[in-house]
Amino acid sequence: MKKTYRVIDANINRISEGIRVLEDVARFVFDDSDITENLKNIRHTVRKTVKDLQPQLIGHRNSTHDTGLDISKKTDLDDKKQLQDLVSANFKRVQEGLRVIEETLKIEDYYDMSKVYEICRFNIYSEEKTYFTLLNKIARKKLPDTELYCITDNGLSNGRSNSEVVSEMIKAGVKIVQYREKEKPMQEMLAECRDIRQQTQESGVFFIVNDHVDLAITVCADGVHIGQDDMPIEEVRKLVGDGMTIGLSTESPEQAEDAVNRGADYIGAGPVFKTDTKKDTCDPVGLNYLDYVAGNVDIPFVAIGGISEDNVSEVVSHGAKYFAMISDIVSAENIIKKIENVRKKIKKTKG
Ligand code: 3NM
Repeated sequence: MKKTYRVIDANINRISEGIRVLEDVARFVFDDSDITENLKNIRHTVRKTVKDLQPQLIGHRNSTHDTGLDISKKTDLDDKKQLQDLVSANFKRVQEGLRVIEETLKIEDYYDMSKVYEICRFNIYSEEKTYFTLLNKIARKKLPDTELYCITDNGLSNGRSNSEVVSEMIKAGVKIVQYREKEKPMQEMLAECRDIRQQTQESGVFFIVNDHVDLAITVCADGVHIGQDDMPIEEVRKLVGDGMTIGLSTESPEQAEDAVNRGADYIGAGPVFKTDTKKDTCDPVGLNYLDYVAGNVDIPFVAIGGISEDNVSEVVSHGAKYFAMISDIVSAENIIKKIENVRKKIKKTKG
């Protein structure tokens, strides 16, 4: 095994370094001890398996005359823009390196040793899948740090279209908009959602679609909001993928706990007060439920139901950070002024 020692030596280093990058991301970015440990074990196996060949490997090393170095200096193919790129490149580097060692050992009659690298390669494939699931979760957009969560309702908007209403909300500085329409034909909803997606995209506003998972996917919304009687959240997650935020309406401590356990990213908590906007809702759960959620639920919650400029201060006092409002905002003669007033109240109560 003459110059092939050089091939093996270079690839052992390539694989070990690649795994080390992945290991450190798993350890320091994900805080995931299982992935860190699995990768560490693979890295040790990669080095340990050729331990007896180590003197020959080092003996044939000739890094200063590696023609690959000049090629690498001249290319920017290894430029990385984000964590996904870094992770993806290093998984590929490790897999390719493993394959090279596997093939090289075979032609040199180290068949059993070659098989160890084949197993490592398959372990890395499955680790890559776990890794990306986690990465997507981390990359999932979170509700922005704001207070108002404004929802559309064409029937209450005094003749203005949903697009016009959303445009006013955005001008007023609202950072979360939900599209909610119960009765419209799908094609009309799609056209409205497309327009609102464009407006929200251009202004960096978080866009959530109510109920309709298909619409949310089609317009690439940031989130989808579902109710207790809709498709189970686990099924919705399968459809929308790891990148989309899912919100779930809740009206009791049991539902809140269940939503957290089943993977909701945030919950709606309400109706806090009596509301005529939602037809199929229960009696108001009151401010006590907000107290419970504020004290016991670890994911964000959005207070909803009958919230207005007149009572928003009470909602603030009961621990809410996000306030979902429909009628008081969309039916206001001057939406921008209304939003300003509600904001002032929230700010004043928070002190
Ligand atoms: N969901 P308004 S109450 C859409 O309790 C909705 O889950 C509720 O509208 C819940 O601000 C509600 O006009 C209606 O009262 C909120």
